[in-house]
This record gives sequence, structure tokens and C-alpha cells, in this order.
Amino acid sequence: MLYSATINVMVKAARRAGRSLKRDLGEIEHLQVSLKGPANFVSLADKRAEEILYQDLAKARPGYGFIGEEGGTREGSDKSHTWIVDPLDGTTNFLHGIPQFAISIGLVREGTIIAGVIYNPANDELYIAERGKGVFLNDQRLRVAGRRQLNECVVACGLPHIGRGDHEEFRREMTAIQDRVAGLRRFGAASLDLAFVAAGRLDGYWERNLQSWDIAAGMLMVREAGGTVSDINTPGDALVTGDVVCGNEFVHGELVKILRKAA
Ligand code: 2AM
Ligand code: CA
Ligand code: CA
Ligand code: CA
Repeated sequence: MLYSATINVMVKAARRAGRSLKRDLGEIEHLQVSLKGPANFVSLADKRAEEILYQDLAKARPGYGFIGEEGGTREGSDKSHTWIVDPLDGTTNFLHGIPQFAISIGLVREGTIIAGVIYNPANDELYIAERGKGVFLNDQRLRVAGRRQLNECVVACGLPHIGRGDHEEFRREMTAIQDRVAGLRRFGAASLDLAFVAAGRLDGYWERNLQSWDIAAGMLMVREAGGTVSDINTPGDALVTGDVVCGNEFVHGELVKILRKAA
């Protein structure tokens, strides 16, 4: 695959941050783990990875804005381009040595996600998407799964975190979906859940109360794989609301129906 210069910048940054995460993996006693809020852990691993991503991305595209989970928003002179970065998505998994975590980099131009890179350094899986050009996993083009029987589908979700979201509503949604699908999963890294839908590993996925850095890159990947992604309650933009549901067109439609009824 021949990728654009921008994708090459993103991939290089993701791989360098990935090496940092791999060095820190299993070194929990040296990582100064703390809580930002209820059940929201942050560690030196998150901060080191974000600093690498900021350094590399800002150096290559000096004017672009930068939104990172740990460093907040840094304005740029170019008001139309913004990086949206999660340096470590799945911190809880990472701190427990569970190899389901990733670096997620999205690039937004005038409100539209135009490029995304998600990299899991634990298994060296690298997902690359560019608007209108498709999505690739380690250079293999991806396509969402084609299943049209919900009872054959494997669907993932995210659980509401302590102190956030409507836990009763989630239990109603989960029960309603569980009754209709072949399998329900909860992996704990939103970016990879979306990438798995793009890869056809998962038939669908929903989660509420996410942040733009969790989903910017992954949402583009689902779309570029031919899937549908939207807000749960309205046809609106999940990047803004943080309530995301996706799958192939059929699965997405079925999940939306069940979730709205259960809410
Ligand atoms: P993180 O690891 O970058 O924080 C899993 O449901 C998703 O929610 C992950 O993408 C995770 O991203 C995020 N997450 C984990 N704990 C959270 C919390 N307490 N509040 C909000 N988001 C959280
Ligand atoms: Ca976090
Ligand atoms: Ca995250
Ligand atoms: Ca994070």
C-alpha cells in the first residue's frame, strides 16, 4: 500500500509511542498510577506516549490543533485541522497486562474525520484509514462482516463507568441485545472495538458516554469498511455526543431499534 504523507506521519508517531508503551508494559510499580476521576486511571505510560505523539505530530504539521486525553487542547494557527489523540486507549487493560489497548490518532478537517490510525503495540496490529480511500489492517483491506441474522452476530459493548452514565438504562439495553445475538463481548478499549467492527471480527458495537479521542479514528474505519456508524438516539454525529452504535447497515439498524426501545 502507498499511503499519503499525512498517514506516514501518523504511523511513525504511533509506532514510536507504541515502543514507549511496550517498554512500560508490566512496569506498573514505576508508573505512578493515579485516578483522574472515579475509575479513570492515568499513569506515566499514558503521559509519555502522549508527549511523543504531540512532539512528532506537531513537528510534522506545526499549525494543526491538538486534542489529547491527558494534555488537553492545544490551539494551532491552522484552525481547520485538529489531531484528536488517545495515547493509551484501554489504560485499565494495560495496567493489568491485558494486551487489548491501543494508540488512537484521528485527524479532523472542518468537523470531518479525514484520517485515522489505531495501533496495538502488544500484537503489532496497525489499522490505517483515509477518507474515501478505505481502511487497512497491516496492509490488508478491510470490509465489515455481511451477516444479516442477528442471532448469528457477535456484538460488543462498553459498560458505563463508576459515577458516569445511566447504569439502569445500560442493564436494560444489555439484556435486550443479549436476548437477540449469538454472543456479547466487552473488551474495554473503544478504539479497538470500532476497529474490530471494521475488520469484520465483530458484527456490531455500542457504547455511551465516550470522548472524541476514543472514537474519532475508529468511526472513520467503520465507515471506510462499508459500515454504518451513528449516535444511538438520533441520526446525529456520535463524535459530538459520544453515544456510538455501528455495524453493517442491517446490524446497525437492528441495534438502533433495540437500543431505542430499551432506553
Ligand atoms: P481509556 O482507557 O483511554 O480511559 C472502555 O469502555 C472505554 O472507556 C475505553 O476506551 C476507556 O478509555 C474509556 N474509559 C475507561 N474508564 C473510563 C472512565 N472512568 N470514564 C470515562 N471513560 C473511561
Ligand atoms: Ca482515561
Ligand atoms: Ca480512551
Ligand atoms: Ca486514554
